[in-house]
Amino acid sequence: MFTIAVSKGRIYQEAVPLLARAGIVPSENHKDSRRLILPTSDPHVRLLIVRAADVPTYVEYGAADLGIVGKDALVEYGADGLYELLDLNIARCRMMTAGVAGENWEARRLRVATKYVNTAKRYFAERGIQAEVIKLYGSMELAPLVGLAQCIVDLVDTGNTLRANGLEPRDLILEVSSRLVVNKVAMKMKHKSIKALTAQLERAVSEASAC
Ligand code: PRT
Ligand code: MG
Repeated sequence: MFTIAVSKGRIYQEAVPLLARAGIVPSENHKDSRRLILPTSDPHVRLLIVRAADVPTYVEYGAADLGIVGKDALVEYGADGLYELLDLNIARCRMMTAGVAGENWEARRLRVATKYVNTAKRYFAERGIQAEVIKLYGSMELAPLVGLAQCIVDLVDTGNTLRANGLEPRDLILEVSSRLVVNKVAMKMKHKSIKALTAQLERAVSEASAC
């Protein structure tokens, strides 16, 4: 029996076609149901529908054998307790700094708003920039507009959200895509079947990128 914790939202949507190519089809669409545990067409596989930032926790503690999660959430969590098996090449975006368009915020003491507190602290510390990092849970774009912070660290895809709020992206922190991760004990105990599933997903990823 395999339990796979899948990040809900856009990662789930993009993971479903990949899982289908590996023969794993959820018994119902989680958008139409409130179920958090979904059986699949494979009697040995079930999915847990989990908040993005919670996937590493479920996998590290062995509540799920495998996880599908953004590199952003992995880096922020500090994924020492699990192995990264595969880049699934879905839900791609970039983690970037951003600030008010045209405004110079090269201050020596910087205030930064983000939900990626650990990643942001590490990023600025590595560059010798003193930054006070403020944790927010959403709508980061608001912070520089009302003087809560000079800059934000957030995910950027098209850049439309930043533009719509008069902000501009500055520096790239991390290229983000979703990864297949595994619990360290499960990797030992279920080595053969995890290898087989990883190989199937790897094939699905290269088929998907070919079309
Ligand atoms: O509740 P929570 O926000 O944690 O999760 P959710 O259920 O809302 O999930 P969702 O759909 O937001 O997915 C989160 C995961 O998707 C992240 O961990 C990333 O790995 C991945 N991902 C890929 C993204 C984006 N692209 C993305 N563009 N997550 C969020 N965004 C947001 C970004 O935060 C910003 O608000 O989209 C906006 C920017 O998009 P553009 O196109 O306007 O630049
Ligand atoms: Mg979201």
